[in-house]
Amino acid sequence: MIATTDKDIQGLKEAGRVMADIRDEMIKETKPGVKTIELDEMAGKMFADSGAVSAPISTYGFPGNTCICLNEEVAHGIPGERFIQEGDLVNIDVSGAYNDYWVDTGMSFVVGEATSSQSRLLDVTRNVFAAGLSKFRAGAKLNNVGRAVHKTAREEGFKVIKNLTGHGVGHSLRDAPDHIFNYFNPWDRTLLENGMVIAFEPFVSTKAEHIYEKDDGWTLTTREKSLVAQIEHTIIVTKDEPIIVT
Ligand code: M1C
Ligand code: CO
Ligand code: CO
Repeated sequence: MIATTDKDIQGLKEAGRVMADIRDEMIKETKPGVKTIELDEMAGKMFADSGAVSAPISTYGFPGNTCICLNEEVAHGIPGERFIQEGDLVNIDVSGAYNDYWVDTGMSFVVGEATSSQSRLLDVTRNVFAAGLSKFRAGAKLNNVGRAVHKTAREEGFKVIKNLTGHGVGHSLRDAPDHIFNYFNPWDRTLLENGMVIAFEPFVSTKAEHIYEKDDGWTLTTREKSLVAQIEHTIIVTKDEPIIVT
């Protein structure tokens, strides 16, 4: 989506606030002894109370309002009977529509005290996100983003997941541009436009560079048992710094 009118920018900000509130409330309640399904039910209630729609359900028929990943799970984790434990690396991803504006946000974090390798992964993921974010500017090449993402991860001794990407968002969960790669793709000639709405979600990994889908048909995981972290925000590209709506 290209959002240049005040109405669209306001609409995206409002949708962003709704999804960010659900994300933050879920993170707050992620405590040892809680089941992931309980977090998702809480999210379902928040979606309903605010009049918002879950993207996983409405767009994909996913078995959950949100995606919740524990440890070895990378993305599209199905909320269920698993109990949260102290020290778990968790990813919560909330996406959906409010007043027909679609936004997407996600966050990895550790429950309680992180090990040094967990906290290093999270620090590097924050740096990678910031490095990529700084490349979003109207008129610039989109593939500069992936270059900065990969370079920053590599310099810190980390990998990126090459078969997961960010995506355009706004009028639907997956909107143009189709893919924001986590590495430099010389074939991608896309230019960033003023008002482009993007779900930027770099995945940083300790070892693996590729994910595969589990037999449940949804959960994405690695074969190398890597630790993987993601930060996702919906942003609006401008001539200056992007607007983060989530
Ligand atoms: C797989 C790259 C990762 N909000 C989710 C997403 C996933 N991205 O786009 O951030 C999609 C949820 C659909 C079940
Ligand atoms: Co997401
Ligand atoms: Co996304």
